[in-house]
Amino acid sequence: MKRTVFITGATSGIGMATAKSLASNYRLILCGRRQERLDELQQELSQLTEVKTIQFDVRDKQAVFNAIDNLEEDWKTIDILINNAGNAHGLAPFDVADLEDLESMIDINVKGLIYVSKAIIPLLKKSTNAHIVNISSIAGKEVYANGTTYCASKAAVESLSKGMRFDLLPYGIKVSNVAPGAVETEFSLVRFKGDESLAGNVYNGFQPLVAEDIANAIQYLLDQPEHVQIADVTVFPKAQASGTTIFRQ
Ligand code: NDP
Ligand code: 8X3
Repeated sequence: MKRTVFITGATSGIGMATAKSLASNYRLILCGRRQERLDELQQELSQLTEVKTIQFDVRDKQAVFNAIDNLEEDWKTIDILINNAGNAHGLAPFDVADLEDLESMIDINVKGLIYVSKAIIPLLKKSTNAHIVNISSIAGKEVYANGTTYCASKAAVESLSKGMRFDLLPYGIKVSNVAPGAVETEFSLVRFKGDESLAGNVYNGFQPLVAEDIANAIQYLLDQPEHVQIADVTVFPKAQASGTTIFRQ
């Protein structure tokens, strides 16, 4: 029987690419806020596997717990959780950054990940080969100017990955942390509130990663033998050497 993967943020970018890459070998529970995208993805991937979609905002604690609680019994056999939903909101010095943007990043990237994990871990404990993959960022390992709270939110993800690894040891649940560098997705469009020119500039003069590159890394983590736990993976484009060091031509 196929194992079941629960992916947050499956309506775009890394989450969507991961759903597509895992569809041949896993059953999928796909989450996001944009129902029409979930419907399209379900239609496409149902040709390959069983697909369940659930819509919730990860900031809404009650909605997260209700959605998972209300899954049919057959969908409560979850083996893998991919905590991917997240975004940056704004790029500005901390003192002038919009407070709502800063709150959003903590609410989505940190608290949302905690809510989903707390709701799913009781189900993972019933699996014989469970695995959590948290999508952090190079921003979780290095702070850069104007990205203070996004970096802080991703540093929290790094700590959550490390801490979950300790605490879930008795249950045999693996925890992997994935820290991508620059990946061209809707990430910059969201960060710059739909400004395509500002978003496009982020990827000028070098070849960024695409979402499928991170999906490949996730696939690699999941493909390991049962006794192997890859703790941490950082993935850069060839032109990137640190959070802010990108060689542009
Ligand atoms: P996208 O903007 O393309 O995708 C973000 C996904 O998160 C969407 O599916 C979106 O779905 C979901 N999401 C955002 N907010 C919420 C919310 N409040 N509730 C539920 N779902 C939400 O970006 P990426 O694919 O690039 O980002 C995926 C992850 O990768 C993020 O955690 C990001 O921080 C991380 N990352 C990205 C990098 C990059 O350069 N792109 C680099 C390093 C890390 P919907 O809007 O439908 O709710
Ligand atoms: C996304 C990558 O460098 O824009 O996490 O923060 S970065």
